[in-house]
Amino acid sequence: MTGKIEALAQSVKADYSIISDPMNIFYFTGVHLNPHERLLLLLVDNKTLDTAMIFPALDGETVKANTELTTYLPHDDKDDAFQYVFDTIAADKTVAVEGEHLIYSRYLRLIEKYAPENIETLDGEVNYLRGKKNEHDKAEIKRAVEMTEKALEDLKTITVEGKTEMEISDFLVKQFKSYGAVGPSFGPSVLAGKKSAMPHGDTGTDVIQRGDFLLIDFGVVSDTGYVSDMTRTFIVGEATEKQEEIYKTVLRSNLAGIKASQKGTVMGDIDRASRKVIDDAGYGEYFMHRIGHGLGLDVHESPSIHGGNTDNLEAGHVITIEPGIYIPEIGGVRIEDMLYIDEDTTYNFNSFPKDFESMIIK
Ligand SMILES: [Mn+2]
Repeated sequence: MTGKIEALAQSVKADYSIISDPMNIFYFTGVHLNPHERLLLLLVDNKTLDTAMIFPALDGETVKANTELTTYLPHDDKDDAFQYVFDTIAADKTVAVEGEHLIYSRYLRLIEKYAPENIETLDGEVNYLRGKKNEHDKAEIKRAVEMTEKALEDLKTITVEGKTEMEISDFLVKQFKSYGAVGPSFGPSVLAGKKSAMPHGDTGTDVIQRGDFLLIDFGVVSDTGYVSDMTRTFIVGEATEKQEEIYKTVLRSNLAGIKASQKGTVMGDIDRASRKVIDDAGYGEYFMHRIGHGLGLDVHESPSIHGGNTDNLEAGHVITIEPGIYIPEIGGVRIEDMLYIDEDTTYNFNSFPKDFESMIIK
């Protein structure tokens, strides 16, 4: 924990950091709370590294069991918990907050005491730190991916034709929980037939039929709080030539994106490398999202791999590569893998088959 707090204190210029996003508080302290509407704040004195947490008293045991802080500031429902901020931070100090998370009513409380010009944001600094994973993070993410892939392997032992999307979703959740996951990181998104052409379609009661694309995008939250996110697209029974062509185009795009994902590469170039394959095959208009995103504790976190990103990929980044082609009259294909960018190599967490022949299922 200390290393992370030190890194934060070094990168933020303001006197104090005020962290409000529960996932960021988990990242910096190891304490994972859902405060609902109650006040949860981590205050860091960036000069002395003193830490104080303002938290609901009912979570006191969880807080004390999981972290070492300089000061514990529990509050119950009748307290004005914000007074703790005023007691901790003098009026003439500069503070940095999460502009993308701190709610407006709490900002109004802050400016009761601190000058608006003394309040800045630290989203960029925090996102950068969270984007860079270490060996421990890598090992934990690998575990999360393994639980995910084992569940998808199990799908091959059942017949999907005739089942609903929701039944497949429930099956996958049951399986990955049996392998140690605590729940889904989102979805699962199970989309059959033409619905697979909706990148964010809802898993429903549609019955899976022979000849359908079956797009499955899902992930887990592991017992240690790390997430996975992967997509495979199957074809039920038998594929048409058109389906095969679309599938193989997306696969080549996926492989091109992975090949381009090396330390030092401009992130926008990764998107362009993948997109070029789909453009050249004449399907460019049917690929309408970015090529990938970072993930680790949240299923979407820094960095964002899109054409406009001029930053370089760095060692420690964990990203997805997930090209797709979505044609409303036919259906959609997406193939998504998770990568760890290392100093001199790139590691693909996913080993689940993705060659065309392996995607035909019953
Ligand atoms: Mn994804």
